Amino acid sequence: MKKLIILPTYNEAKNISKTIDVILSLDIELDILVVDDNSPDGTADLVKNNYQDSVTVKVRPKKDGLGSAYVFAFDWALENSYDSIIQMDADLSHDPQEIPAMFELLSDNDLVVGSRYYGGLRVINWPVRRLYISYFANLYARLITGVPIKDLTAGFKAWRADALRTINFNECSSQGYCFQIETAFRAYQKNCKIIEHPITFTDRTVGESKMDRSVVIEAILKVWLFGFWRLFRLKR
Ligand SMILES: Nc1nc2c(ncn2[C@@H]2O[C@H](COP(=O)(O)OP(=O)(O)O)[C@@H](O)[C@H]2O)c(=O)[nH]1
Ligand SMILES: [Mg+2]
Repeated sequence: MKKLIILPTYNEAKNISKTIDVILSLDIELDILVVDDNSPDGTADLVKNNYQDSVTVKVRPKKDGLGSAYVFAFDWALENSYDSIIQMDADLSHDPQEIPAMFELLSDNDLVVGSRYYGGLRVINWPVRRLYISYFANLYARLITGVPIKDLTAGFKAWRADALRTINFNECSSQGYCFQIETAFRAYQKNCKIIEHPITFTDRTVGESKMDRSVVIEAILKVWLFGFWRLFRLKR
């Protein structure tokens, strides 16, 4: 079974090495793909210079959103015959130590969601206000889309290649948090077997978030489109 970890990056020079080091230290055979959007801070060159034998780096010409970085990466993963694919942030918010358990769970699931809100709330370093917003945004998305996942905006996910193939991810045009909701929604619509795996999310201590108001507005509005698809049983 070929395993791949996808790390999308934009200005993660201060986080990427530690992220890669921890992943490489796991006792598990896997490949790593970094999809960088020509970060001005030199993230791509840093990875190319220090990990030329162990990490594949793809550089896109300019910042084009997290969703399109993942569409590019999923295409690459399928073209290169990976069976199990993990997507995760490159800012140490997602603990690489969860990777073995998530791959393990893929043996009898199509999608494993690394979930902050399954069986409690596990977020470190967020102001209470941000936790409330994220938690209630997830509740809102869950009620409208009908997808019974506590953490629909989760960015730490393990996919079986077959599940990725069935969800037509190339048609996803969402960019930020909404991309995560849309892929989970599509997987649920296609009857993928989905499990939530509890994780603790630690907000980045270095660098800045790339999510702005526009991705929040995108998510708030676009979930109604998914609700519409649900209502009229439109399979995507
Ligand atoms: N390639 C690429 N990566 C991105 C883009 N936007 C965010 N990322 C990466 O996606 C991950 C999550 O983004 P982040 O800003 O930490 O989101 P937050 O945790 O919700 O604040 C990080 O690894 C970012 O570097 C983008 O436009 N292109
Ligand atoms: Mg982050």
